[in-house]
Amino acid sequence: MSKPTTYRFSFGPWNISEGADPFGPEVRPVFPHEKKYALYKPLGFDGVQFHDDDVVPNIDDLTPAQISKQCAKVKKMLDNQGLVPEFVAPRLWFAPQTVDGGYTANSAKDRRYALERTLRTIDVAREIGCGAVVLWLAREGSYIRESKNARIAYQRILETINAMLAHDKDIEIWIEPKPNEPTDAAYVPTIGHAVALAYASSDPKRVKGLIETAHALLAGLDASDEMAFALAHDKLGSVHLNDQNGLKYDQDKNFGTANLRGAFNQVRVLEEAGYGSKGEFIGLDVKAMRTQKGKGVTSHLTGSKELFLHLVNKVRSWDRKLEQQMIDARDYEALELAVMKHIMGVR
Ligand code: XLS
Ligand code: MG
Repeated sequence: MSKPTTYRFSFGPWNISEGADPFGPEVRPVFPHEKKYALYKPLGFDGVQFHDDDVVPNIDDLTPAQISKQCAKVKKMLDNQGLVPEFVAPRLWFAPQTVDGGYTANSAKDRRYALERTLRTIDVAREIGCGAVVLWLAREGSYIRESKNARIAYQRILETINAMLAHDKDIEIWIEPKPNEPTDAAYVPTIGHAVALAYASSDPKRVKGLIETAHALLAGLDASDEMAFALAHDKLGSVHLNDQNGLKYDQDKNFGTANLRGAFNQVRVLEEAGYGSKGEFIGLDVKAMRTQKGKGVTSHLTGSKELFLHLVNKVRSWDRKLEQQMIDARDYEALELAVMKHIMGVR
């Protein structure tokens, strides 16, 4: 057995929020964006996930020189804090130009905006010492399917990926699949779609996936199976561990809190594939409950990290010999009971 992996964890500053939701305003005092980075190491996190405008606020209004100056400031902060930038994602869902999508917008002008902003995100990633860009294709979808030609939309997404690969010879692209929300139906809903795009791209080895637990569950799929598929193709750039309680809006619940057995199997598939041994992060994408009081609340992050580590111990202490005996006997009823009792901590 190779040396057990020591996991490194990451989250994005958007995970520390004031609790606003589509039905109500902020409920907690604002915690200044630039102060969030000092929380990472004390909380046990080494990696920072960024949007382009987390690195460079109001990025659309700045000149290239102003953008580079801000990138240098952020890189210095990261170096001083001993933090690693895990990825930078173009936040293509706030701007008026992306109201009907970016790469798949029907307007050529809006598609140009989305591509230019995405290529600039690659430059920002490079300038802060980051080798990966995440594409969460938030508005690459439709509110009614007749509004876009899906075949052309998929071709446009692939053209964008190829333009990114040509823009920078080393950057990796991690596609974060999600089946819906904010659009009624999204393009690239699962890791299968993402891996297909990777193989169709001009440099398949640099196109991977980032799998979020909740997104897989919203697609009606098993998150550990989605991770297994990506791992089988060596295409798991990162994960967003969280949870989801049924098919509804994306809840970004704390990891393991709605589907504990599913969380056990996610940890198992990562552990058995040696995920993390090449520096990959255990990324979280979790939201504090609106009822949580305080300023800059973080217990959803530390709680998810703690549950992950408890499950690592559960995976490492699971009796594989007993499991193999039950598999050989094809006694899956006994196997299921043994797994459940192990997870529940009962003899
Ligand atoms: C959605 C995405 C989003 C980040 C980009 O789940 O993860 O939260 O903006 O990764
Ligand atoms: Mg996510």
